[in-house]
Amino acid sequence: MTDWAKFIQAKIKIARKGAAPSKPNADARTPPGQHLVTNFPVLDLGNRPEITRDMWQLHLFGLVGQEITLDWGGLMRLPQVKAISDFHCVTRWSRLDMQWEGVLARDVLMLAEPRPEAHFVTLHSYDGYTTNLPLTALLDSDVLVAHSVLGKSLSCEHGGPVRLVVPKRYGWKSAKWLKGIEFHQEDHPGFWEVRGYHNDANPWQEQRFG
Ligand SMILES: Nc1nc2c(c(=O)[nH]1)N[C@H]1C(S)=C(S)[C@@H](COP(=O)(O)O)O[C@H]1N2
Ligand SMILES: [Mo]
Repeated sequence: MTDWAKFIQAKIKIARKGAAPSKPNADARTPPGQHLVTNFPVLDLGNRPEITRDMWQLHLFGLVGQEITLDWGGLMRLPQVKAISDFHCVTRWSRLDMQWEGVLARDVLMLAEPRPEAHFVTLHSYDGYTTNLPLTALLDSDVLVAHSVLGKSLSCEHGGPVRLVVPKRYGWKSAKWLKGIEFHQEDHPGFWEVRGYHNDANPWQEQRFG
């Protein structure tokens, strides 16, 4: 097996271990089967594209009234928000009180005037990664197209210059190096979802695998 195939197998194994439901944590903010960390681990496919602010573009396409390409200046001109949320990774670490800064994902989406039949999105990233969500999951006020975390610009390893953050789902839904949002009528499973990760990824229900 190649290193790549081994890596994918290892991650699938970690997710599968959660098949039996874990006991609830005493701490009401930590989902079952998770432990708290105070560092910020880096999780990705190992290919970290170096995207400068000048190069960065976000393309909104598919079932939209208005195809849009947003650049760094365009993102900066949208209302800037800060939001504090907890981050839960399927590999069982959680970090509380992450302070993100960026633009509400819903403010970005609305620029493209999604058509009424657009019920799902695919998030596309510069490393070739994809993940999928229902459009409604991006409308919550804790979902950010983020450019900063913990008071600093996002580093490359954490998905800078711009990533998505979806705190109510496991971390694999929070696409780093965000480059596209594609709108569909039907759901299109993303990179991990086609490899057996759960489609919905709710950490409170331990939706890790299948
Ligand atoms: N583009 C891209 N985004 C990605 C990934 C990836 O491999 N590529 N990995 C996901 C996974 S599995 C997790 S847990 C989080 C981790 O984010 P972090 O590295 O900032 O902790 O990013 C998610 N977003
Ligand atoms: Mo992850």
